[in-house]
Amino acid sequence: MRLLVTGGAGFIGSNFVHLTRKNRADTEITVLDAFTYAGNHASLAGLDRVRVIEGDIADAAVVDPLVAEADVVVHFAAESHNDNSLDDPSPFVRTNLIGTFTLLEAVRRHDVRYHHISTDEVYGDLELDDEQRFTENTAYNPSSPYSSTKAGSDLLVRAWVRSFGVRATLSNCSNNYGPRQHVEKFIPRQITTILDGGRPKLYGDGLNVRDWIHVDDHNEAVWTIIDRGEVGQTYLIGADGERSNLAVVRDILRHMGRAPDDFDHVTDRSGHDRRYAIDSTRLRTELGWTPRYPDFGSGLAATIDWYRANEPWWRPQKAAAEQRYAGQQIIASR
Ligand code: NAD
Ligand code: TDX
Repeated sequence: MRLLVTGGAGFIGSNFVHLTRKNRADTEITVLDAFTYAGNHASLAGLDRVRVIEGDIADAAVVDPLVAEADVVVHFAAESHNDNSLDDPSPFVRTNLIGTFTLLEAVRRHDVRYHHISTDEVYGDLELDDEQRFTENTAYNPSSPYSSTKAGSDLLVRAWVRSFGVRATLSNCSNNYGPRQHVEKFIPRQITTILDGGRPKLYGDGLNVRDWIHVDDHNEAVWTIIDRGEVGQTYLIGADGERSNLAVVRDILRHMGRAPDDFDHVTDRSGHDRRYAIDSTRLRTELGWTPRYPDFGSGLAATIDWYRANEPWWRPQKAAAEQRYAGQQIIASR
């Protein structure tokens, strides 16, 4: 199988490439990545037989020939950080909407199987005491420039399936954690701040809930959908990992030998979604997927160990990420 992986130098995409190289020796892998601030050559280091192309998914001249020679396109590339989208939405519109449109036109032209990676954030948020979790039938209700452009990209895919018969599947996953996640994101930011002797930064009251899943469980689910998913169908991916941000910060502090209250409350994110929670029944019952890393505590400990052992990977990004936060005035004290 010849695979084209967009965004394969980012967090989830690079883990997908590592997993695929390990488990599927017969795949030919091409990564297409623009190497924005979030793309990292070091995330693909040590891998055999991976062709890496530096290019923009919104550039049809780059995309078209690469799609033409692929059997399957797995589309991870995106602007992915909510806080950045509040600061400047424009790259989110270009990459998430125009980039997805450009890929869809190419897979339509060449009749190539396409899998679209999306997020639970397209559904908006839940109250802390809502009994229902998100399902494939939940109405779209995105909150931020990031989640609205992801929602728009999902709707493009659905329309290209129905209007043009494009052979696409979609997945909407909850918050991922694991190795090679950019230090701007919640868990790596806190781990690396503590390694630098600082204090974690918790937005608002810290009671917002995220539904954590190990990145390898997400990527195994993506393979399950590529192998056995029904064209035109959406699958929600989640591992029953709901936890408040406050609880996660305390877990990190405990694993790293620090006192439970050794963190700062900082100004809340504008429009901050309260809670995400995924019901992944369809994926489990129809396609037989189950998570292999359901224990968040041990997954988090392994992730902390990874950041301890891989400072050369994250160090070059750390100061710039914190400078972006300072510019966005997110780290001001309440
Ligand atoms: P990331 O920011 O770590 O990686 C994104 C990658 O896309 C980077 O390598 C970047 O260089 C590349 N990229 C950005 N713009 C590009 C462009 N115009 N052309 C080509 N490449 C470009 O993101 P991530 O956390 O790995 O997320 C990957 C996908 O998974 C995204 O579609 C995101 O919406 C989705 N997702 C993420 C999570 C999560 O918890 N991180 C959860 C659910 C879904
Ligand atoms: O320093 C911080 N302090 C803090 O309290 C940061 C960076 C975040 N937070 C909070 C905000 C969120 O409630 O932690 C939670 C997680 O924040 P992020 O890591 O920014 O993730 P989130 O906004 O939930 O979105 C993530 O999951 C869904 C990914 O970044 C998206 O790409 C994905 O679609």
